[in-house]
Amino acid sequence: MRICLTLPFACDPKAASFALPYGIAVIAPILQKQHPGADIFFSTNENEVLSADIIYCSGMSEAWDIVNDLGRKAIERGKKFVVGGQHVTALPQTLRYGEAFRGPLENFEQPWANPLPDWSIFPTSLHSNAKYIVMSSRGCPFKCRFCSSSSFWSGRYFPFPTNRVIAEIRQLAHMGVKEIILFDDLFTANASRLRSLVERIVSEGLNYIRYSCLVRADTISNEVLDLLQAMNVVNAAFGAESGSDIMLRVMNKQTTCDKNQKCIDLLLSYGYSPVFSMVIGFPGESRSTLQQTFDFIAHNKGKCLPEVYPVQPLPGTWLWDYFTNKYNPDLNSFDWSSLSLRGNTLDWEKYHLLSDSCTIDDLREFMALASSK
Ligand code: B12
Ligand code: SF4
Repeated sequence: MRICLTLPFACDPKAASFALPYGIAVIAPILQKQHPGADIFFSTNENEVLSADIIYCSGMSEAWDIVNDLGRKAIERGKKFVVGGQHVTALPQTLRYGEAFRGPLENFEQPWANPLPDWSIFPTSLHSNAKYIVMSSRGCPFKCRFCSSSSFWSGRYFPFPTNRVIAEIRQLAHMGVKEIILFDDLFTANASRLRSLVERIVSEGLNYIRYSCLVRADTISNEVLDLLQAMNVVNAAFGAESGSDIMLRVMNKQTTCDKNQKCIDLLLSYGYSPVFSMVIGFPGESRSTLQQTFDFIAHNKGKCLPEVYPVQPLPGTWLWDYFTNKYNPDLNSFDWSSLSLRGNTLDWEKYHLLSDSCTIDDLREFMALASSK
């Protein structure tokens, strides 16, 4: 039996930030256990995908029309088509063909108790320029209103045992990998857990690897930064989200602009050039809150790497419910590409304005100004 794992869209090795799809590497050995003896392969080439007996597809919201199109072709050819991921977990009714798999594939109580990722699922050509991801936990204890993490993991946070994390890092070290992205929703959630992990990374000599990670402003302290430096974290990114405390409250971010600025200053004092992301267009956004966000970016100009995204209501979030109440969209004819998160190439004609206090032109103008900064 031939089983294909696929992820529309894109696996573009030419992209600067190209990271091999970690989720596929995690899913592959779990499926191998469920289908002993099957030939399991990864492909994004449609003909190759459709040549398999079973197609396991991971689908993002903005690629949902592509997922449904692939599903139609698979079913027409008599193939089994199964789709998983955050979109179908939140909105299984939007899958037109095949079967929806909802939630994590691992045991929900012990998401770390599955085999190590299978990186050999990817052809050699994809490895040459790739970055590699490790996750040392799943879920997040916070509930930001634009994020689906808490609904996907039922509001729970699962730190993985140190042994498991070290095994994943060691696996990549044996492959000669020298750069790892720790893509936990919140890598620095717990300082004592971080300390045990860092102690092991250092004692096992795995701190020659360059790490990048995501943090939250209120989890950054001298103690945490000393640990990040000891393990050789060279890049740290966090969601500052807005330069307006009012907007941060509406987003339920549970942090403040002052804390965000302190986090940036502390990261700078340790020699980092922090990446911070901002979302604009949340309900309640106005020209005045946009100006505050602009000022925040301008204040940190040259020292940091700000990224700005027009907010999108992703399924499984508070914002999705807000959006559906506001616009009552017909999900049977919904254009899913309208949920694109690519700020610079966004099709504004399709954009769903969520704030009554600003216009799409205000947001466009902001994006143009921010990208010229
Ligand atoms: C790392 C990451 C990235 C990285 C790397 C992606 C990569 N190549 O691996 C980068 C930065 C490149 C990226 C890009 C994008 N990402 Co991203 N990313 C993530 C992140 C943080 C982790 C994904 C991951 O590896 N998780 C670990 C794996 C093991 O878990 P998983 O993917 O959820 O899969 C589990 C289950 O869902 C299930 N499952 C998943 N698929 C399938 C399929 C089948 C058949 C079955 C049975 C089960 C199953 O089993 C898995 C194990 O339990 C998630 C947020 C998160 N914490 O999950 C966002 C997330 C997946 N990304 C998201 C988005 C939107 C994007 C972009 C579209 C953004 C953009 N426009 O640039 C692109 C698309 C990239 C692409 N071509 O696929 C959204 C998707 C939301 C949605 N509703 O679709 C998420 C959920 C973040 C968010 N809440 O906004 N991303
Ligand atoms: S945005 Fe970050 S801090 Fe907020 S709920 Fe999502 S993962 Fe957690």
